[in-house]
Amino acid sequence: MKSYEVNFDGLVGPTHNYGGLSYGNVASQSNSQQSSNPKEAALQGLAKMKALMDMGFQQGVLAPQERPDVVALRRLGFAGSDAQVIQQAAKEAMPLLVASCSASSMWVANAATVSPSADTADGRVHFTAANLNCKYHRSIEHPTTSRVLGAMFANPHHFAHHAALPAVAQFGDEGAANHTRFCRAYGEAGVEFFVFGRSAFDTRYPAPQKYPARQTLEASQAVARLHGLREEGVVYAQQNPSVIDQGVFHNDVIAVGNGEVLFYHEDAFLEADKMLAELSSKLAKVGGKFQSVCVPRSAVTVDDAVRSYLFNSQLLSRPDGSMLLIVPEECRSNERVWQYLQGLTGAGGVIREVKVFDLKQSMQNGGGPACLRLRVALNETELAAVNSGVIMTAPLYDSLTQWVERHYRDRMTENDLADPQLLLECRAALDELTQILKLGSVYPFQIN
Ligand code: SUG
Repeated sequence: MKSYEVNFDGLVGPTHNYGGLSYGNVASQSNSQQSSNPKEAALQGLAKMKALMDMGFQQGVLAPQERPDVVALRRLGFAGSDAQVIQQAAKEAMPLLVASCSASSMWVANAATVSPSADTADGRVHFTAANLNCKYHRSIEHPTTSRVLGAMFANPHHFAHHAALPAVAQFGDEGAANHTRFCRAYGEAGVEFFVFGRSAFDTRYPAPQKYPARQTLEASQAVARLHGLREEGVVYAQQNPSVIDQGVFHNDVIAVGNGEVLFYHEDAFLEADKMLAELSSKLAKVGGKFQSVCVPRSAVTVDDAVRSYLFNSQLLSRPDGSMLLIVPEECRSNERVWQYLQGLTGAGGVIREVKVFDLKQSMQNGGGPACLRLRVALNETELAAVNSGVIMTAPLYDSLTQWVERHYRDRMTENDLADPQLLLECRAALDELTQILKLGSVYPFQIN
């Protein structure tokens, strides 16, 4: 049976703004309070989806969330009508209003961890929504994420959904941003690679000194258990704490994998040799031949990686078995990174082509091409069971761009977030979107 990796990209929501909310994420911190352009952000994301679809890749779309999150503000004690809740929060606690307005659900690599049916004990595709417990503005995403994923992957014969892990730092889980899967073919059993930043319960593991390690070993192990993965099909590795302290807040800022290939920076992991050997021997047991492409620090520094997002690229398999790297424009403007990429594609190795996309609006909050997509490996039967409304087609691309043009503002500052009219605009837009994507009722304003 045929199998595919389907990339579901997060559609940027109408409140996209630079709130400076993510301590440890250099771009988010350095662009704090700049004015943003939600319309441009959404169109840049859609252009990437369309381009990948046009290249022959399977592409889907994941809906944004209701923002401002009035329900979350009410839980913090703001009361009255929805407009009063927003006005009171703006007057008394602007940082909380800003957090409740974040369009951060666009980075769907953090929406969930997904295990394909070939890896799981019950032969279903498993999803665990990420609790995103490290940052308040992201911790409020998972209830709606779960409803949206449930509406996209509704058939219980093929899809199993798990609630987010307990909402404490010891089970901090950031989803697929710290998870990669290696396999010979998408429909065959593979090796799932979980990368954590610290251990919550075992003091033998080192931890970063400056910035938080968002993913714990215990969270990754819980996800592997929930998904029914075999021990032989799982490898755990620790991120180098010193790269977290240099701004590598998720592993997908310093490594990306696809098929049998891991593309990573020399400084990304602790005990890299042991980890590479384990990946290689476990992949061999399911018939695969592991290959690693290590980028030396002499060619690209960790700082270059963080600024250019070289590793937050999408590594995609082409029909001839070679691979294509989708990188952000910032890679072309970094001389060392661009030179490295020229050498890489010219060297006759597995990565043969680089395509550059302008995703500046998302990049300024620390979200590159790979942050914007959730990978779901599906066989033909499973793909046919996905809600067809969320699979990208030329007509869907047209309706979504027109929808963005109709509803999105082209400038957003803190003052705009305090405007209660914005909530009404967003709800009108999202109500229409759920019809376009055939999602049914998924937002708090639709179900409460
Ligand atoms: O969680 N930025 C996100 C970026 C997530 C990137 N995802 C992956 N690497 N997979 C984060 O730090 C910034 C929001 C703001 O400051 O307005 C933010 O949430």
